[in-house]
Amino acid sequence: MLREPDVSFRCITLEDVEMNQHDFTMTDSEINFFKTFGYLSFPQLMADRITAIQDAFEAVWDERGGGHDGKPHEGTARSCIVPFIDQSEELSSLLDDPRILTIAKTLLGDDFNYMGSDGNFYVGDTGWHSDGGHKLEDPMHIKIAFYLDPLTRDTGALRVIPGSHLFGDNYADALSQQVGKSQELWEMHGKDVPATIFETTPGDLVLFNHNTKHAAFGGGTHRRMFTMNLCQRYPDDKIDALQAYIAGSARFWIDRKYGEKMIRTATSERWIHLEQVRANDGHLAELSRQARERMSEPSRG
Ligand SMILES: O=C(O)CCC(=O)C(=O)O
Repeated sequence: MLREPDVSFRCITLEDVEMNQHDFTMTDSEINFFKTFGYLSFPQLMADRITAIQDAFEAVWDERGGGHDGKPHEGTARSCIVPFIDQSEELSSLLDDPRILTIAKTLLGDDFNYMGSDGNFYVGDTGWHSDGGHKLEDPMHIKIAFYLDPLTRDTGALRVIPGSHLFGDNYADALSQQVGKSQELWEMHGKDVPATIFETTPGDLVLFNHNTKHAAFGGGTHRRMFTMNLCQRYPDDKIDALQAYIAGSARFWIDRKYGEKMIRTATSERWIHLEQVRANDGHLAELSRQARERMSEPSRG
């Protein structure tokens, strides 16, 4: 029997890559979708960089002992490095990538802030949660996630609950209170809660509002993923809130919000996205010193 030719497959040329990098724009429909549902995905948007990204990811872990807190990754609990992309010039340069800049500037404004990054080996399930509880009038925070292995709904693919980012709305507020008790309230395992599931291939880019409820189920012991966190620039009358947010990073035992490579290789364009946080993280070193006294290891997330 004759098979139809696979018209969806063709070689990616240098021209495609350059088109992809420099002519990428977000449509009004994508922006509206993001506002309404709180997430977006861009399959294969970063395909041309994915091998270099995977190599850089592995190199950072190798330099840092392979797992959490300088020790090997045992596969029994999540290993986490914060800040992550800052540990590598290649990964730091994601902050200069025209596609990341287009997404960030479109959703957060030309003067958006880079808010740090985590690199992870996830182990098992991640239950439903939000990364923040920001009100509509607060600066918006988003997370861009890179998953470095193919993932399906049963092997740890990220899932999100559409519309759950709209804190203050009855539906979103009720979800916040209930989603952690799905078994008790709905006789339902977390994996069966209605959600959008991103069955990702490396090179895909997934992003969501920090408020958006997200989870992952069925992952193995070594699920590779890193994030970039970004937010709108804080107005002058909300600098206290920015400093309080930065204080939260003390649990990772870091003295400054950004790593040395991120700062050393910063272009003037990148500096626009570093400057506000850099000017407001002076309290972090003392808070981290206190955290080291009361914690047995830096936080795993
Ligand atoms: O992939 C996962 O397990 C969840 C990721 C997550 O919760 C996060 O990055 O905030």
